[in-house]
Amino acid sequence: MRNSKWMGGLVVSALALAVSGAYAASNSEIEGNYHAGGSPLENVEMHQDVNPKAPQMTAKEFELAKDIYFQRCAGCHGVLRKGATGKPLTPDKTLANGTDYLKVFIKFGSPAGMPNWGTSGELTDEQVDLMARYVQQTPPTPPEYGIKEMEASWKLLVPPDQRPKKKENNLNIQNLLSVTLRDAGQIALIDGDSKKIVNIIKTGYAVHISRMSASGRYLFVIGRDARINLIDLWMAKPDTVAEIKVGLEARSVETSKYKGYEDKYAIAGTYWPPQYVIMDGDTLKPQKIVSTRGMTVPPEQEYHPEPRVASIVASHYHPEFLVNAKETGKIMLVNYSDLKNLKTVTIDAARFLHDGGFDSTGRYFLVAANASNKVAVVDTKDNKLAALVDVGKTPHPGRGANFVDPKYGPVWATGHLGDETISLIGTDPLKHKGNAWKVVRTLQGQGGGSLFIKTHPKSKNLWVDTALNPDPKISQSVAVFDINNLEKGFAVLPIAEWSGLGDGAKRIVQPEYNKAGDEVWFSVWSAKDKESAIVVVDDKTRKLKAVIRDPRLITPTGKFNVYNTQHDIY
Ligand code: DHE
Repeated sequence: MRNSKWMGGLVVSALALAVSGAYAASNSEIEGNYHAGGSPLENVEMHQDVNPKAPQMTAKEFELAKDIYFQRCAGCHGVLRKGATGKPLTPDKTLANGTDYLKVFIKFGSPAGMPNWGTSGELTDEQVDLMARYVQQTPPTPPEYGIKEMEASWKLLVPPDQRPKKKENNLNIQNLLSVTLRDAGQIALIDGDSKKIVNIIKTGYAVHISRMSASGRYLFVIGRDARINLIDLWMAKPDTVAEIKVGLEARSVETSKYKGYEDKYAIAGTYWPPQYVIMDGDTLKPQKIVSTRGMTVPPEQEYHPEPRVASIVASHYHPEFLVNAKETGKIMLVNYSDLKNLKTVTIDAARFLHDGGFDSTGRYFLVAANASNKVAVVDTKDNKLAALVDVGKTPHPGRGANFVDPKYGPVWATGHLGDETISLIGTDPLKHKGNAWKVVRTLQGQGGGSLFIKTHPKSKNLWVDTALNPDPKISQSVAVFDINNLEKGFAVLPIAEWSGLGDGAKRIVQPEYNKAGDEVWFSVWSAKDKESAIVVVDDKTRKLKAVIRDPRLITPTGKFNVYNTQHDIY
């Protein structure tokens, strides 16, 4: 009995335990419900920011936002969010703004050049909210990226000895255009004669620019994600023969152009990590990586952890690449004749170097130091700074425009993001010494927000876009000056209207000539979910010649005519 009693007691107490346990469970459940239930995130891994004031994010949200940031925002704000073309986004600033303010700013953009990420359809409302919370977190340190990572990404799809021995298509490749389809991560190869798309080639994310080999056979395309495609234009259907990812973020690529070294090497510069890499020109096999970290130009001369590589050009006077480091303002002339014992001339220019191009002789390289409101002029023959020229607010030339001003002689022109002026800089120190390396004429354009300017040796027109101007009338049209009568001012062509497209941003960006120099091509850059187009204007009559519309033309921006790009004609 005793046993049974004992057993019974055991059972009761076990039950009691179970019940109390259960009770306790339901108790904590009740408790939990009472306290308005446990957080829905209680089982979700949260991002732990060192700053307790940073708004909550799950670890997953943080990773997603980090990707979007590196792909879309770092280009202007820097991977460490210290700012450059765009404002700094460090937590001391963004926490003070707060999530609601940041959401509005990200969604609607600003006239100073911050794209309207929300209303243009590039980011959803959820993504806008995500990014507003992300930029209030402490910036994560992005990973470094060395030869191991580069070689792991390198693909030699068609080795040089298996490529065509002669051109296998009947394209007039000198009049082919490589068109950036920015948000599709592709380029369209368009036949300049027929205006037909020859091929759509998958490239890096937010593909940026195309550059040509010295031979005119290979196209080098780089995406913001630092992926490079080497495209062989001799193939029956031109396509990628090699590719590589050279970092997390990039904007520039070039090949060697000096006599005897033509296309021996290719070079790419990255925003992150701040470095450049020299590769074999015919395969993209990475050879030599060099960091750009270092001191800013005088007078500050302070250390900068992230001098992003902006434009790169190849010298025609020496076996050298000219590499522009944005944040330090240093211009490096890198001699590639002996990669193991690399010789570099470093020129102190001005901070925030960006884009630029050669003068008409190909000796002087003029590059915008955009946030310094200057243009630096480098003599690539004497390897010296020829001048620092004060221009308008935030010059943005692309590669600029070369022509002979009826009064001042040979000039190179740039438009500006920050004002409506166009600066013409004298470029002839021999026959027009008094005009050399100074602004000889300032034209009044349609407005600020100009990105690109262009002309052609056979043309009398100077074309100026205002793609980032907040006024649609201005961003959807283009100004054109008569070079023989600059005082007359500009005429406006309603390019977006000519495209016949429906509603949407329809920014008119980047004039580009065909090889003959008698057509000018404009991108009608709509949001990703709207139709875009390319409008072709007859350069002589300034009348509409053709509109290229194709559902595959998603966010077309830069267009690069093979012949003009190969020969630096602009
Ligand atoms: Fe570009 C050239 C950087 C945004 C279209 N752009 C360049 C160059 C640099 C650069 C450093 C010069 C490369 C060279 O010559 O080697 N661009 C940047 C940025 O950092 C910035 C401001 C922000 C970003 O996120 O990348 C930026 N660029 C844009 C755009 O939004 C544009 C308008 C549309 C797009 O396609 O992204 C744009 N950039 C271009 C084009 C060129 C260019 C078309 C080449 C012009 C040329 O004629 O060579």
